[in-house]
Amino acid sequence: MEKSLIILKPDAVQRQLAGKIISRFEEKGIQIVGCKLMKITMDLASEHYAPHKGKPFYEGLVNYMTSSPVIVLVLQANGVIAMARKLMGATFGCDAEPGTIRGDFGGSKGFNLIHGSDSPEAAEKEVSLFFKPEELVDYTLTNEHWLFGDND
Ligand code: IDP
Ligand code: MG
Repeated sequence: MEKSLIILKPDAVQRQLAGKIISRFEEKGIQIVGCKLMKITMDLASEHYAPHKGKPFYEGLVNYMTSSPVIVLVLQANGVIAMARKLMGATFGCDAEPGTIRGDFGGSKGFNLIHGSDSPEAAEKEVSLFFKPEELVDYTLTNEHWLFGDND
């Protein structure tokens, strides 16, 4: 099943919004299969944000991401990559729609609370960058049928 790497960024942890943000995914019925609190090293931040290297905001971005602990999650569901991106909203809170995580919890042009993988290729790379295979837990949600089943 599809997986997505989510990072609750330093501002989400410092502003003590982690529970509220994780609830958005839980309420949607998305399954958590990996979760940890960690500090991102400069090496890890550089690798994770390699596609943005050379952009004007790159240095500020890696400094932000290494400045304070983050909570990293692996979410699992059919279509979870697109679903999580919709729940997150536009890149910055000032542009994001109300009802989205970024739209409801922030208005900054630099700190935007959350990262979510943007493609299956990125998700695969990012999950393996942050988690060892044995850190992901394989289990069944008992209400899976009601959450994502159809009525055939
Ligand atoms: P996304 O997180 O919505 O996918 P991307 O364009 O992939 O947005 O950018 C990755 C991250 O880089 C953003 O989440 C944000 O933290 C940072 N970023 C992007 N554009 C800017 C900018 O113009 N100024 C400052 N930071 C930026
Ligand atoms: Mg992106």
